[in-house]
Amino acid sequence: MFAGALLVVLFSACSEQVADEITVAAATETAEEFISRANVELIDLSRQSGAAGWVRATYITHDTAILAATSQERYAEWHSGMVQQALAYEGQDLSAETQRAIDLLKLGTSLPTPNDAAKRKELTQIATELGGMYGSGQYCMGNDCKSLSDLEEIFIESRDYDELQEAWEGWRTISPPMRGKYARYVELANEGAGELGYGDLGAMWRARYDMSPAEFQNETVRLWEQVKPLYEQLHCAVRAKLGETYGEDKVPQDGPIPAHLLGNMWAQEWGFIYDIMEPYPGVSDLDVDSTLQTKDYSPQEMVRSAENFYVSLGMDRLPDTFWERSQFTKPRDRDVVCHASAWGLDGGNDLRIKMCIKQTYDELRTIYHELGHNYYQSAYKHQPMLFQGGAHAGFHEAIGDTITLSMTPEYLNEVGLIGSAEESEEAVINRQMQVALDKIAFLPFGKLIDEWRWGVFSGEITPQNYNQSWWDLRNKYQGIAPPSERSEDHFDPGAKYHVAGNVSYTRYFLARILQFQFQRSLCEIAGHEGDLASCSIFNNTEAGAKFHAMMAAGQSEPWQDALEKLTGTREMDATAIIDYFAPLMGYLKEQNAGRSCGW
Ligand code: X8Z
Ligand code: ZN
Repeated sequence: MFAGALLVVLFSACSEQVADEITVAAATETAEEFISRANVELIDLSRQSGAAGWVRATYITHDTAILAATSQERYAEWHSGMVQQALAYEGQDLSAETQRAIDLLKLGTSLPTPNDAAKRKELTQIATELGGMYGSGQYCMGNDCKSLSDLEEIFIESRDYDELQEAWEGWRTISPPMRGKYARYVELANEGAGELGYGDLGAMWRARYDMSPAEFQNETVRLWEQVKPLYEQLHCAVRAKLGETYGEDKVPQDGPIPAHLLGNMWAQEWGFIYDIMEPYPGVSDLDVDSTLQTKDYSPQEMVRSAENFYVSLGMDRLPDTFWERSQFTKPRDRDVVCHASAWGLDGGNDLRIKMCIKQTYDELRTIYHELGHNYYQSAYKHQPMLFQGGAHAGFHEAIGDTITLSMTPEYLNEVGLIGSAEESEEAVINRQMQVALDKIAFLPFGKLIDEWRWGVFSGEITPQNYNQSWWDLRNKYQGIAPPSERSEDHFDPGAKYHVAGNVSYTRYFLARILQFQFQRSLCEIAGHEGDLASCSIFNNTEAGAKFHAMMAAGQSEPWQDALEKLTGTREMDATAIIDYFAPLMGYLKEQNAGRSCGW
């Protein structure tokens, strides 16, 4: 799956025999020899963990839980052993490349386990179970059981306050049973992180950004402050329209928005309420959904459309095995993890996506997003295993998203997905609203998920206030509130995939900002003139080559170097996203004049 999944895949399995051999060999090896052995051993380990991880995610049963947990356990043992051996090279004057490889080896797991066989087993089992509970979660009303996909459908279609509330509460019945397991996972993973020299698991996750964990935390605050004014304007306009739609008794105009009215199970992206928010109704044809349905696009055709975009940039077609081994649709006969992911198995030679594709524009964009991961994995497959990864996890998430910014009306029209590409000022605002409902609305959500987890891992948030602190953050950042009273009998964080699945989340927050920075530079290379929002790099091989060059470096160098090569700057910076939405910001301020914004 994506960068996160990629780590799970890359670094999730090994064999006990391998670990034994290693202990003997270490003392006689130079640091360079040690790293090249790690790179070689990782090839087999990742093949094995990839196979176990894939079969687990596409076939959730008691047996695949055993296979997946065992493979994770074996990898964890190998990893602990290697980190121990790497200590021998501390204080030596190593080349920058070897030092970087050692640092990355140390960080090479998102689930550090204690170096104690029983605890290691317990943690990998809990992690596997939590992922399975999420993947097979459903809400039953009598005999009528609804999967997450079914419930998400209600968020897309329904404008009935009570029906939405039931779907919202229904999905959250899957997570209270996770609570105790989650608390134990926190204890054990913290212990594992401590043994690797990190204060807690949150500090370890934050250590992956070529700066200190504290500096990184400050970076996220700085970036959030840059984009906050944009979010506040959007929130204000959305709350007003929802007040008109559902009544101001249901949506008070001076408080947070009820979390179930935003067209999405987690209120993370709001694109499905575009019908309510459309600034100039009827002015533009942005209805890709209806084309997909009228032309009855198959999942394969939707994936082909995304592949064609990358090919138009000069990248290769996907291998035959991609088409043979991917999961495009939800199997009818078994539980799978439907949450979309991209896999770079076998050192990037065996690319796959795993999705339960539906005929919507939202899903089409997710396909473009997932292929961004696959093309990244393919671009860096020539790197040694320890350098196979995104410059940082946010880069991995940003590649495909950058491509979605090129899905302009002009592009969509050219490939037959909309009937006309209207260019009036009003049409521009409509389109900006459509994009902002996803990309701007997401920002506070992208920030708060890990803020909650960092607090949990550091002990600031305890099991006694898991849910309260979650809703405090949802209120503080997003200005949303649960539709009904929540308590510590609930465990709402667990109803989000990445929390149950142990995937860090700040990557998505960073990606939402970085993708505009990438796009600004790519559009300059493409010689685009005019607003950034009207730029599509479709068919531009020069921009494609520059993008690909950055991707090919993988994580072999600090992300600041990768960013500088593409954009000329070493800092993540939100000015590109702010410039992009300047026209919408003007419109929103006009709409909000006289309203009292905030919550
Ligand atoms: O998890 C994803 C991707 C897979 S890497 C579908 N995303 C986040 C989410 O769904 O919560 C993409 C946007 C944010
Ligand atoms: Zn992703």
